[in-house]
Amino acid sequence: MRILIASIAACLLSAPVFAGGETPSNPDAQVYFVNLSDGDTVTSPVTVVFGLNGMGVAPAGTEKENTGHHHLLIDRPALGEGEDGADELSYGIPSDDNHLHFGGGQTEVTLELAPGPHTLQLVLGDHGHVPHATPIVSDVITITVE
Ligand SMILES: [Cu+2]
Repeated sequence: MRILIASIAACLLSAPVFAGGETPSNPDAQVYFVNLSDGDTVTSPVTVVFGLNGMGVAPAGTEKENTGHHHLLIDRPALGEGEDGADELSYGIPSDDNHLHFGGGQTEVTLELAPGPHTLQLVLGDHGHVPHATPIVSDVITITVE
């Protein structure tokens, strides 16, 4: 019985928690908010500065090893979670009011946000807007706009 439990545990551990697309990342890379922290209170417009360690920024469409472009997920579940979570990991990040692409290689944005709480998450995407394998994502932070 102990052996069976051990082999089940090994299977669970080897299954990728988070699949991502086909473009390899540096799994040690980190994307993060330079100027905002979870729980911050801010006023609109809000400038959001994107930080990246261990990989480089390249415009969308540029296939270059260990690069990607920034995406900002606003007021939605963490990447890979929610209704379309599996699809966005395999096929790419949607483009709408909740998913902003910075395909020009931008590293900051200034947003008009309505008063109240908002969640933000940074996600690096490859040349085709698909998260890498391993996906490079920030923590989801909640900020409150006064
Ligand atoms: Cu994109």
